[in-house]
Amino acid sequence: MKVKEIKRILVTGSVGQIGSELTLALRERFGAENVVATGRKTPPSDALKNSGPFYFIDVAKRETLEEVVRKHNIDTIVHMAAILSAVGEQNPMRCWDVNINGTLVVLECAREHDMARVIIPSSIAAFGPETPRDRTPNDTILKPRTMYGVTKVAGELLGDYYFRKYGLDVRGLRYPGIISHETLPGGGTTDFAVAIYFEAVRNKRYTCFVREDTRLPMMYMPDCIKATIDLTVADISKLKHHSDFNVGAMSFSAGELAASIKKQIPEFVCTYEPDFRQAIADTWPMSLDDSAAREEWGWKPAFDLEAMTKDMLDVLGRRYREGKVVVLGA
Ligand code: AKB
Repeated sequence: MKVKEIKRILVTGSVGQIGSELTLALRERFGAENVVATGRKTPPSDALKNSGPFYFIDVAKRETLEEVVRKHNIDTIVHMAAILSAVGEQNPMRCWDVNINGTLVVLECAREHDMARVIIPSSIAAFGPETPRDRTPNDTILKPRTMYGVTKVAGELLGDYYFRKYGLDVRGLRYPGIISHETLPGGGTTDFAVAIYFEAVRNKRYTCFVREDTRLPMMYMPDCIKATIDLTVADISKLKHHSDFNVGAMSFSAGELAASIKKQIPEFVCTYEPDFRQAIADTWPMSLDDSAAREEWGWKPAFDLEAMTKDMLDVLGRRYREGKVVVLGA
């Protein structure tokens, strides 16, 4: 397969939790004018709005994507737009439409334009209760119980299908819960792990919507950005997998997360009132075996729970002291 150079990137879902920070990191690396941000909502930050081109598109409508692809001569799509697990359970048909039809639109557009690369993230939601939950292997049972998970498994299979059938260089990684302080996540099961920091700084209290002993794989945003870009530029001759890399960083229970915050904010109190998201979390892995990513493209995370908590509380604490609003999380 002839490797094509990445020159002009389009990011879907660029106003989301990961998309907003990934777009800025891609602009830094590939040049601001070469990274076109797209989304359905107004960009949340001036940094995203003012640092390069932005267009409103609906990714499930091919013509809206096509117009921007042609205008900017796009050769790479980083497809971040997705409905996450919790919102997906409240509206499964919408989840299917955005995640499946959106992914097909992206893949068909990339195939017809003979693009260099397509990045389509997957998630730990691709797994289900029959999957081994401890150090979940890369290649294992994929029988998710959420519509989001169903769409993520389909996305992985479609990515590999387009690679084998059409030679389109599609790559993807299974994100664990991603923790960050810039843009809040929207509608995921792992959102508690972000909201807890915002509420610890603001109110010194948090009511968590999963049980104290709920253990999930998680990752801090700088590692998430690094993983995504490292896979995007990885040497294809070394890749045995394509659309389905496990990427681990840390694994902790909600109780351990609360304890790590309490070490720095002793007055912090966390209580637990599990809701419908508990049943989703209970079907997901507790930790991941990411040796395929480590071997095939050198994946290595930098942040553990302690380092992440310190950084999150430093940043949010500073923002709070400066009187900048700390928005209530999920
Ligand atoms: C969610 O909770 O739905 C997401 C995910 C793990 O993909 N954060």
